[in-house]
Amino acid sequence: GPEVITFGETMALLMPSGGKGLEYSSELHSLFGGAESNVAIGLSRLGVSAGWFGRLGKDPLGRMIFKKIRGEGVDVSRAELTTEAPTGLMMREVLMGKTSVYYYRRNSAASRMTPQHVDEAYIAQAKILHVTGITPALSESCRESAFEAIRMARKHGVKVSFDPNLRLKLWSLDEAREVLLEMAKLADIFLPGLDELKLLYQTEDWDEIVAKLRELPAISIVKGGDDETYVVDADSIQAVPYFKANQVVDTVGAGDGFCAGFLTGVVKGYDYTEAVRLGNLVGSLIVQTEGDWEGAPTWEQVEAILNDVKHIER
Ligand code: KDG
Repeated sequence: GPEVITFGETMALLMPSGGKGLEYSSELHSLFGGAESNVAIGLSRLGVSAGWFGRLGKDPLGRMIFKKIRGEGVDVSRAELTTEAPTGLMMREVLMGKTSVYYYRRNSAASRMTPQHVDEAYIAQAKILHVTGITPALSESCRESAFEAIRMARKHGVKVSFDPNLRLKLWSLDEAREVLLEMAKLADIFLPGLDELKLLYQTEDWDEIVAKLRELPAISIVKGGDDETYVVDADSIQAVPYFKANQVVDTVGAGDGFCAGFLTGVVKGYDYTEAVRLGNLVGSLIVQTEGDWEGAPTWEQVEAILNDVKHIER
């Protein structure tokens, strides 16, 4: 079975091209995304065996998503297409440099995941279970499923990786704080963004944030610094500089790309700062293409960049 397993909602994604907003665009690009499947695809591209599960509608968008995730080499043997409810949908636009996401996902097939859909034997054989804070925001049964999956992983000695992915369009900050801070306590690897930490811990003060992180049993990897990612453990803070992106086209998915690169490093037995360097590289590549995951590099591409291999044009 897969070395890294993740699960959650993956949705169809519609976005205009050419800088127009959704309101005035007559053509939309049809893509798909979901934080967890973005990570799974990123891992698979890098040569790590990854599994994703979740529920999709048995409808054209659900089939499109299912086939594309499978086409990326991700194990989808535990994913399900159901007639119970439709595949979720999101739309995205970038206007005046600001990205906005609109969700059409309430009561979607994915939101009807229950703990019964979580396969213990499947999780038990993995090295890492990657969970995000989007799943518990989707419904009560999704929340139970997320905690159940974490419980199973811990029971079988599978490392729990947790990205809070705070989505304030899905739930209130108060609700989110309670659940996400609870999940953080159960993780081995905590992968928050700096902005998220400010909201979760209700402080702008870095020293206070670090003190809070050190109360957790997990190693914390803090994304989204101005120029660097931080590795925070009990007695040190290490800053790992970003790679420069040549052009920024679509920033959504950068965090998931980071997680894919970082977890690849962890699976390969890198130390945390080396794994973060790989995460930073993947994140910087993801933002250079439209969509959440399309820009994810293969392992060969990563090696070529890190070893400065000369590109032969023709
Ligand atoms: O991290 C990117 C995700 O936010 C995007 O793919 C959509 O999963 C998504 C969500 O729920 O926002």
